[in-house]
Amino acid sequence: MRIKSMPTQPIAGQRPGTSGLRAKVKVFQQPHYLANFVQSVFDVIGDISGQTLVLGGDGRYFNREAIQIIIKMAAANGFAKVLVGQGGILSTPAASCVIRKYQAFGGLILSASHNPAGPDADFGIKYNIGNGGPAPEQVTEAIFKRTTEITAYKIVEADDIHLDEIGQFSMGDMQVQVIDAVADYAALMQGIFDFDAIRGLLAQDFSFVFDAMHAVTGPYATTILEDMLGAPKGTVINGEPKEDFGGGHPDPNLTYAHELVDILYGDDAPDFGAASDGDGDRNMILGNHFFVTPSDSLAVMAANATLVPAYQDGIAGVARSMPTSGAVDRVAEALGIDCYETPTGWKFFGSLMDAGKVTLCGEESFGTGSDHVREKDGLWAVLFWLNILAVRQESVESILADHWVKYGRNFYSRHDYEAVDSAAATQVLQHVRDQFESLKGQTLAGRVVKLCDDFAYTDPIDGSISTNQGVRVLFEDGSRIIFRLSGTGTSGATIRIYLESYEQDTTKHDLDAQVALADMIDAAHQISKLPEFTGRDKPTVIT
Ligand code: G16
Repeated sequence: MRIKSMPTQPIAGQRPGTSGLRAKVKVFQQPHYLANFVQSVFDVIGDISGQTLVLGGDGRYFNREAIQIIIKMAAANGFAKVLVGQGGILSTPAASCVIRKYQAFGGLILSASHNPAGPDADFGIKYNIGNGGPAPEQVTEAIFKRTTEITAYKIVEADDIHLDEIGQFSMGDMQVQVIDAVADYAALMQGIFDFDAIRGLLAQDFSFVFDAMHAVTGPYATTILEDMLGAPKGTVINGEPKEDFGGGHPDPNLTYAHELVDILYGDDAPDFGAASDGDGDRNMILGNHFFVTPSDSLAVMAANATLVPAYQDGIAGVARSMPTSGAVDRVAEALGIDCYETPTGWKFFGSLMDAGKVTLCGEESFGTGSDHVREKDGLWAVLFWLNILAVRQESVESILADHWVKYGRNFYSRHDYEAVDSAAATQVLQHVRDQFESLKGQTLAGRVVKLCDDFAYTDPIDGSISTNQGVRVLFEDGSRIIFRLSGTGTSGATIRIYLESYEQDTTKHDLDAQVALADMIDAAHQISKLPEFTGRDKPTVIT
């Protein structure tokens, strides 16, 4: 089989963001764009000869073409084997599971997560290392550096692999094994949760809807929830994955998962509702007329972890990203375990989990996970909740009310301003930065400012340092306003404002978060001058 060395030249803008390289499909379709990035990965990750690569994606438009290109490049670069999901599909947590189970060298996951899909929408690619988790910053920076120097890439001349057929194929000296995309992941879930208890719950007078949003989780949810756990057919809605996600925006939040939200807030609402995103790593949890913030969800999971067989002996520690609310910190304190605060990005949890410091972790951006894989995991979170509900036999709302009585409530909200002019977005953050000294000691929203800074993190395991991870305004009573630019968008800039205030008084726990945080929201606008710099008077998305 002939290996071709294709001359190329660096293409600007291939620095991975919060979670890999994301760009418009049209950008990825440019000659050499994908190949340059993949060759740069293969060039910097070490000796790959004789190794196994895991490959799969969320099935979005351009997934199949990209898979074929990558298989041919893997063969040309000396991999011994590629494990690829049937149809080119692997959810992000399933890819992490497969990398770990088969001790692969690493994996390439094709996804732009919750970003819309289709010829005019987004595509993405990221490299995960042998622990199953996203490559740490040193690796992503090395990949980026390589993209700026690349002069050629290697690819074999070969026919495409039949991705829809499970089985083993050869491409020169390399084996390509097309695997069942769901089986390994489903077996892992079965080993973690009390499937009998969940089966019992689903057989009772308990109603449940799972929205797969026409994205990758459809087949996983149908197999696990309906076929294995006996949920009635039709429990999984929008379960057929589509290349354009049905024209939707598979981001499981109150804005984009509106079909599910309408059901859970409608007449005769079910007891429980959940959704996952494009690549299956995010989750949203709803009760009957009730929304569980991702920060609270993590805290409830930590507090109830021993109800789940895999965590029945307790959890080693917890971690959350800096903008995530401190609700889980209070649970950790009560349990006498450590709580780590990391920058935004799942890649920061991996070293803590590998070192056995952390069992559960989560982010405000609808991500929760544990050390069963090294990615956040949407369906795992849904099964975790089902397991809790099966044991406690209470409603979602009553579990949260009970939690707040015990730990107090961290009122929390994130306001996103999407597709803002990049220069204006930079000005907003800089304007707050310019007041770091003068804000200290001032009273804003009835609270005294204690400290303002740019969040920086030193990984306690490998000592690596990450700076500029969000502008923080911290108050003496523990309230916080945080400004950060998204690292996952593909159009202009997205400003995120994270707002948090702690309330111990149980008579105030029923307040709507937007009402409870109203003065903080005003203060955020006042100190950032966001409306003046961006011309926006309200957020695009509130979660
Ligand atoms: C990714 C990362 C998450 C991060 C989220 C939002 O999620 O894996 O760790 O919290 O993006 O990042 P940003 O605020 O920079 O947009 P996903 O689901 O998009 O892969």
